[in-house]
Amino acid sequence: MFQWWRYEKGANWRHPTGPESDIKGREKFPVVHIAYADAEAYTKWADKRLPTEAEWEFAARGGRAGEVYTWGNELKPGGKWMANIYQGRFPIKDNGDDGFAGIAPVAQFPANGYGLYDMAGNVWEWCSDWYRPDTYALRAQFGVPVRNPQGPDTPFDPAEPTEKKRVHRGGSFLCTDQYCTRYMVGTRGKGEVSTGSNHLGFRCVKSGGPRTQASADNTKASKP
Ligand SMILES: [Ca+2]
Repeated sequence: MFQWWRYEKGANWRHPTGPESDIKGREKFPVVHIAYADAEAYTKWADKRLPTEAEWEFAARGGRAGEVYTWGNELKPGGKWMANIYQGRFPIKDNGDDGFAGIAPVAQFPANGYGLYDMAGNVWEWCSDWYRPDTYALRAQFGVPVRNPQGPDTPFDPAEPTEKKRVHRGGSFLCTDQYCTRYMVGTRGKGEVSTGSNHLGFRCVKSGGPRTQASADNTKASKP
């Protein structure tokens, strides 16, 4: 499925496109090549945490329940691109019609209804939930709405049953209407926990107020 991916020796968050590259001049870009443990360690250091999948989606919708995108139902309202995704013949040529071929600095497109940038496209974001394809089906089985769900207790991906995967959300600059339309707000991705890539980062949230449980209405946007 991902036959166009290759392993780049020496690529890491400080050297995002390989050992010869560095992050000088990329201070406004989302951090990439981050495994789940890296993201988690950063959030702990910053006294924050990763969002659950439910918190992430609540925040991404920005108050627009039931719509296809974080900004509404049209991909290009008024002919204007609303996120950094992929245009052109995938994966041969990224035309960059949205202004960016490849990754973009943060906040180059309008914020959503909650003032959050880049909830679609640019880079995928780690969520704290374990990945199972049947998460939603299992919840629906009981017919009762679940409040602030924390995700399943264990991971399971039938495609790779021995791998432990967490949820990815948001899609990336590689998502295109020809192949991966996961810049749509209700869609999800998945990733093995030790695997980073050049289109996967994360966003922190912080639990606030007197409540012991976090809620997405105090989600803070900070894409490092
Ligand atoms: Ca683009």
